[in-house]
Amino acid sequence: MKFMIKLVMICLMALDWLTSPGTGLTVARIDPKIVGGSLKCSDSEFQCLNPQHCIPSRWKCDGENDCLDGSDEDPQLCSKLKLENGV
Ligand SMILES: [Ca+2]
Repeated sequence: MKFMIKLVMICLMALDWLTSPGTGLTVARIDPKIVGGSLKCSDSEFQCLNPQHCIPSRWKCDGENDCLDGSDEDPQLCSKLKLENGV
């Protein structure tokens, strides 16, 4: 089930990336989460770096790439998180 949810999320992220300015296919769209040019994720979300996108925090460092750039599985980020959680 989680895989299906992730698949849908990744498709949406890919679509978002394809239609974002600077990638060739420019489509005018306004993301309500983008305030002042920067993405604001909620406290329960993790922000992917490139493209900027919010994913649930529990997907961070779970061993699967959920950000298109894999920034949720960044070794530096995850080792820091493990230290904080005492794992
Ligand atoms: Ca992940």
